[in-house]
Amino acid sequence: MKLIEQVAARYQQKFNRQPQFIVRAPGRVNLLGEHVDYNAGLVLPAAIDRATYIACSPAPAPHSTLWAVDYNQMATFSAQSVSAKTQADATPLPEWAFYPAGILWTLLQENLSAPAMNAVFASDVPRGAGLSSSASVELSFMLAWQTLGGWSVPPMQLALLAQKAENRYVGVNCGIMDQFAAACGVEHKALLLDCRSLEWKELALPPDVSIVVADTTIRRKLADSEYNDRRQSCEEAVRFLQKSLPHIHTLRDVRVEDFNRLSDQLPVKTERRARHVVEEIERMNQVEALLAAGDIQTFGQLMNQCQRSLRDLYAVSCPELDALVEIAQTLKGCYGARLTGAGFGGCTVNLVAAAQAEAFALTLAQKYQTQTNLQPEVYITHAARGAEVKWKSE
Ligand code: NG1
Repeated sequence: MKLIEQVAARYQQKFNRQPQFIVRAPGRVNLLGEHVDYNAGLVLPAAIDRATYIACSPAPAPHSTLWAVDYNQMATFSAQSVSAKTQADATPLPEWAFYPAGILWTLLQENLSAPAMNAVFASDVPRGAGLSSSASVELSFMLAWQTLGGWSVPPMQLALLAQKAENRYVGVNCGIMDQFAAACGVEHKALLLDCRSLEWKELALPPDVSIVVADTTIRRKLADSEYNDRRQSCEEAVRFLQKSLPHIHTLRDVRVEDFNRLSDQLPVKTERRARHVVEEIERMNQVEALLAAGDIQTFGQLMNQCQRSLRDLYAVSCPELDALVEIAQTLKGCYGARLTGAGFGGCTVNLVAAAQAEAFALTLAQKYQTQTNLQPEVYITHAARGAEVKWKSE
């Protein structure tokens, strides 16, 4: 059964009636521009055809009742209980409920109407795999409350509100990329976002190229502290470099030539990490022209360079990601392969000639399994639409 049918059927089962509407919001891959969103640089994500679906109706105030199909658990909370991160009966919220509760908390802060709801939700975005399952949950609840509340704000604004929920309520200090992609995704297009100005444009991907996602099956551990540690290194690098370059605010403002000239002033680890960011931003400056010219060959080489940099300089890869990428890069039809998202496990993204994509996926899975004894999930995906209402009762 499709996910949309599953949430509808479960809703009927749990609440004894049809939902009023069903919303969906996707996960994403990032094609290039990794660990640069929080350095105010350019990123190139695409929403994918894996998503969170919510079947939803208004409920009598004040309590919202949410069923998480993937956990087979229920949580009940209200505008009153949400700031204490507790349920209606004063027990702590389960961790999965932090995402919807964070959205409610943010909407209340913004004085946007967020009426009580009954909801059933499920997702086929793997968790902790670098595909932004959290942003997909956040944006789907954002859309559900927007629909119930009868207000409307532009998708980028929804993304910023969801990022606030993740930063301030869930407590993950992420950049804007994931929420942006889940809110603004466009079918068959990658999205070039300037994380400083928040201006963005769609870039077409050639129709004869497929996006293949491969999951190491390794789930990241200690990722939040490692992620925050990388952020701190970037900030530290800026403080050092400001002594010679007083005009800079973030690593986005540092040109490669200046960095090379000044890099020996930085502590070794900080220098490596900052170098990844400065060089990745430089790679991103080439992206628009390359895709406009349909030069996937060179674009793929930038992906491969990015992987080496994430592995050797930023140190966010792991042996399983390295193996999956190294195998992919030897296979026929592969233009580029690299880890996607924060790293430390999770998925790789591969750009592959469409005609070879199925054979590529099969061989990649076989070879990875032989080498690691792990059974990866490998699937061909495509750039998909952002958060949307999928169905409404008459
Ligand atoms: P993941 O962990 O893949 O969702 C994280 C951040 C992004 C971005 C990337 C690295 C979260 C929720 N998101 O993505 O903002 O910084 O790492 O480019 O932590």
